Amino acid sequence: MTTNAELAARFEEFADLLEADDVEYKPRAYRRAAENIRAFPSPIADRVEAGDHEAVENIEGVGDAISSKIIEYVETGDIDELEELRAELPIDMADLTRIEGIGPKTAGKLYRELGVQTLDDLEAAAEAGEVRNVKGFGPKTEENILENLEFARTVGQRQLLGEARPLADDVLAFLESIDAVERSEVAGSIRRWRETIGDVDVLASTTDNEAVIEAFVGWDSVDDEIESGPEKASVRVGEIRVDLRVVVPEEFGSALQYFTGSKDHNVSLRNYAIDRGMKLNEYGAFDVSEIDDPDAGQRVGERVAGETEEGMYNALGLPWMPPELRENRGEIAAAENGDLPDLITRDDVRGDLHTHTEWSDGNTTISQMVEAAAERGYDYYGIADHAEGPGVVGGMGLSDEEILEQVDAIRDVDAETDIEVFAGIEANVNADGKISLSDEVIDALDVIIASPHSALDQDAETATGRLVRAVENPAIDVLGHPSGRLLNQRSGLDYDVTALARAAAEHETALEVNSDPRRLDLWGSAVQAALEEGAKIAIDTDSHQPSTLEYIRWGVHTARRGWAEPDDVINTWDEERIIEFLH
Ligand code: DGT
Ligand code: CA
Ligand code: CA
Ligand code: ZN
Repeated sequence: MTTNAELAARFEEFADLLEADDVEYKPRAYRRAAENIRAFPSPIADRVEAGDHEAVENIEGVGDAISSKIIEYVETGDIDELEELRAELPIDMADLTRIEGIGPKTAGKLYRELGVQTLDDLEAAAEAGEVRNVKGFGPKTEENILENLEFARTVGQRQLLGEARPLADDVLAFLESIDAVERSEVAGSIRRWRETIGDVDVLASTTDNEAVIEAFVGWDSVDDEIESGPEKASVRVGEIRVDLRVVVPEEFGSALQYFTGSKDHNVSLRNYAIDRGMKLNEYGAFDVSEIDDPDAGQRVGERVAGETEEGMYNALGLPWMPPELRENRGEIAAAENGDLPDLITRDDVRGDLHTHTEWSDGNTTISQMVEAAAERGYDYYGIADHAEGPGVVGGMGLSDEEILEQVDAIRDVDAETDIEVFAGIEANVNADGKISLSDEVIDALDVIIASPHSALDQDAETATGRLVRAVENPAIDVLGHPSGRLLNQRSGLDYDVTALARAAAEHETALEVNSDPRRLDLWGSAVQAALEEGAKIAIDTDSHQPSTLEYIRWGVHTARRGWAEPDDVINTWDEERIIEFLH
């Protein structure tokens, strides 16, 4: 069966190719549709197969033209128009656009003018000095390309959590539908909610391995069978590899513990077990205190656990711990001392502070965004469109005058709704750490988020000074996506998190966990370091349309990877407390 993630990927590919072909407007509509398709709560292919074409058309941002393409894809496995575009522009889009400064449009141009199809072609053209002669490029861009090539080649093998997790959810739903499966669960990095994923690991327990393996490799969504054996199988779905392990019910918990990782966590836990006369592996926890040679086999000694994961930890006198913590960053000692954090959950979130509208580069109106926030049950909600500044997409930022106009418009919407709407802005943190808003604008706003969008190649010392200056600014409430990284595309600012967090704590500026799956910035270890210094966190979606308010899922799990408790996160606080913080 076609997954929503797969459909979304096709429309993103479509948008890229249209953009490369210099088509206007349409790419943006396709991207918007792709985001909504990805965020759609149930498999769209089910609706198509049930003949409910109206439901498909009614998906936000879809409509007539796109819905017929969705139907075509689900029914035939491809879209004619897309195939034609691929033939017209045979370029490795994903590889090429991983280079900073090259987007679909420029990739199209490089193909038309220089015949560039691959990274190797691009390297050859840049080395031959041909790139600088293409209109819009110059010697400096050519140099950047050469510098970025290696990065572009090494990253990108890993999938974004936001792409892989929905597939994992689909795999799990499929496994649960197989009669022979007793229990199933995702494992690996995806269960730990790592921001990028090498492959999707899933686990099932059964007494009939053959039936499970056969059903799995025969799943409709599978594009290729990579390998299959009596206890495991690997398949490819789109660009993602899915590894299934099949185990007996008595060993489901131990296998789940083992295959969840991380490897470092497992190594530490195994050593902890050895020190206590126990042997721990994917087959169980065994008391080997009476055994001469504990290494004589996998299942030696007396089995004390294996059926449940909780039992595995309990066998060592430890409580079960959430997968997000299993990165060997102090979780075993914390568990031993009864100090595991009481992690934030999605239900704790009461609002979103960083979202956009069509006033800048968002796709919908203030009211549509606020309505969507109200539907989610939020108590408060912040609009923070871009202020003008370097690095802000396509000159779409608001001038001081426009910001004041927008504040009035936000107040009007606020007057008509029960939820508290904050008038905010996303200002640019300039290269020197300052922001460019007038005092009048600063006074008129409820929330000021400041984020770096340009000069992202500063050295660590300069970058740290820049960000520290921003959080020291009393006007700034939240430092947005602190590093400015884009996963698989650019590494962003390298800075000293501890120094930044210390300043943020002192000046009561929150550090953002930006939940956009392409950012996840701050990330887990940075959140943990920031909380150690007493800094507060804000988890925002940076949404540009209603459907992506759902990105909060990625942000919450990223904050959990950083050990965040509800009190650490300002947008779990009640209205009164957050307003006091923002003032
Ligand atoms: P990934 O796929 O690169 O995003 O990361 P993981 O953590 O999912 O790694 P993967 O798929 O290679 O293996 C899944 C889990 O299996 C891993 O988290 C821990 C466990 N595992 C795999 N190989 C080893 C190993 O050699 N030693 C130990 N202790 N655990 C391993
Ligand atoms: Ca994995
Ligand atoms: Ca794996
Ligand atoms: Zn933003």
